[in-house]
Amino acid sequence: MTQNKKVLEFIEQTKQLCQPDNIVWIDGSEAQLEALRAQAVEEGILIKLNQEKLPGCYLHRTEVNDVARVEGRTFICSKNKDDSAPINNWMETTEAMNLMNGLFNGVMKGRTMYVIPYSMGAVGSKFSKIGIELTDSVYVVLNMAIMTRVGKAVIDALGDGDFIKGLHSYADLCEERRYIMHFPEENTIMSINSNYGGNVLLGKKCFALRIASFLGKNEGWMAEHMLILGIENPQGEIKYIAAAFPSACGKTNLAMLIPPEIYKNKGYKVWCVGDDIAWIRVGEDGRLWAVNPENGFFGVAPGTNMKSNPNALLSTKNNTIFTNVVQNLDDNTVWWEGLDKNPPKNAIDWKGNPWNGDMKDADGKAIKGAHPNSRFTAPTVNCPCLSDQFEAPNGVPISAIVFGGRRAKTAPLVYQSKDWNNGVFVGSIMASETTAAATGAVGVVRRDPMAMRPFVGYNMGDYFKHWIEMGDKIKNQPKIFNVNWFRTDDEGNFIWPGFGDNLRVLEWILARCEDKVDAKETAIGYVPNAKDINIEGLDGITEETIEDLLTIDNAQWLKETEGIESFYGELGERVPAELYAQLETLKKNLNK
Ligand code: GTP
Ligand code: SPV
Ligand code: MN
Repeated sequence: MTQNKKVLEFIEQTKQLCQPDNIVWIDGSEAQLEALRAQAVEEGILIKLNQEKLPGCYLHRTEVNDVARVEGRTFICSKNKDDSAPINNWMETTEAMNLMNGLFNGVMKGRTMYVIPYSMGAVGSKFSKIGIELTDSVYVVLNMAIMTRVGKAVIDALGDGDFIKGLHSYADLCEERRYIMHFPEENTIMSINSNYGGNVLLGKKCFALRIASFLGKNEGWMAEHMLILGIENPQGEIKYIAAAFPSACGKTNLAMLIPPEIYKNKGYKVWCVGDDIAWIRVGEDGRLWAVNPENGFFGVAPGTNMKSNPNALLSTKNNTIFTNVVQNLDDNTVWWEGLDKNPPKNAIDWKGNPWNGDMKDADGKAIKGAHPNSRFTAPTVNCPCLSDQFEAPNGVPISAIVFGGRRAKTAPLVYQSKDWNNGVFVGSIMASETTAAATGAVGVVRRDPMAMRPFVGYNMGDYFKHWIEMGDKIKNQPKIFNVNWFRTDDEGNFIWPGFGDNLRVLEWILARCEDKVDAKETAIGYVPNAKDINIEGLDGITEETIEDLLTIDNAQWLKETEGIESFYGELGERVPAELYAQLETLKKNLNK
């Protein structure tokens, strides 16, 4: 399919190493993909769902030990430790290569190796980048074909150019030998012993964030864990926002939000450009321009319903692969917690066991049918509110950058940073409760700068420095904000209704970008006057509720500064002086 020597050499070397029985190029044709789906069904990898209700849809169940990203087994390998550590797991390049070559040795015997040429970004666009993933997993092939642009067109666009090498084998899914290895200095990714999402769909977190963030640092652009959405006002003007929230903290939901009734009636519309990753560059006009390099959504299923996120749900109605959700045996459709209040009575849970929606474990706790990190892989074209700028080669201009996390206390509903460097500080001090998107404890507050803690492909201090240096290059800087949809009351209930109603906060953010509304200056930044958050049509939310959501407890924040200081200390000496200066100012403001 190509004469590109580097591609042919990569395939030949991998063939020698992994010893597959045969090699199949993915050409991207529907005929080939359909044949692979049929093969996957035959082999029990996929279950074909009800084709009348869910045309083109399939279900996959992973192994029970393989349900999320494995941050503890994910490494950024480099020659020098400081170029990756201390936040990343580090292994020296040669040592890591040797380890991986050992593990990959003969691993594909008796299997087929698929060659997936894929493009991150529209094929042939000057900002797009190409990868080649070699894998023995049909599940990976079929998911990559949704999440990225794959096939012959990509190889043609590559010509004799360079690409990111990706090698994956599910091997025997052994957890102790599971490694997700990145070699930014070698443009290489190697992943073994997993067959789940972010661990194995190498275009996504591995390339489009970890490798791309490293490329961006060297080439003067940014790869961020951000959704991109456009808000169209009643006059028909569209303003774009990029927002970084940690995994399972609301990006997909915000990116596709449905405006509340009163906004809809006025003529507001929301357009989705991307739900997880943004590649951002400075345009000739001095503004930031963002593209979504993906071609599909790998969205969290639980909690997705016709009320919370109809656009996401509608995106899954055809040509979608569901992973680790409930199979309803009555009509061969899918279900998950939070889809509706009627769990199927005759079903199979995500582990493959009979399930009826009414089962309790030994402690009397309900047994969940879907894994909390169960997901759908759906093509972006399915999204009813997909932006007509989705494929725009230069992307969309960004008016505001929004950071946000899951904080029961401390962080207010929204605040605005004072300037670019202060905004970088606000991003750098983000903290959020951990979720099921990664293995490990859930609900523990940890620092997650810019929602990139698991995804920066180099030293975190250098990453902060890159953000600060980008500021100097942006003549027309976007304003930077922080939001928190997850503040709780004394009973642990979310106070803010969230979801579509988040538009009320975005409206204030855009008004601030256009200097149309005042704000209160506080120790941490500008906070809305409660009356300026539109609560018309909101049940049970008063101006006092908003006041409450916006309070900043200086004592709590002083405690927070201690956590920030020790986090910066942990990051080591590459944390830029500008950020320490910001921390000092914050402390001074809080002590006033
Ligand atoms: P990744 O795909 O892991 O990067 O996650 P994400 O950031 O796209 O998160 P997603 O939008 O899938 O939301 C994750 C969970 O948060 C789901 O269970 C949602 O129902 C819930 N959620 C999203 N937005 C809100 C909100 O505004 N308020 C509340 N209370 N929950 C929300
Ligand atoms: C995330 O965890 O942020 C995801 C899912 O978007 S995964 O692709 O598994 O990384
Ligand atoms: Mn994500």
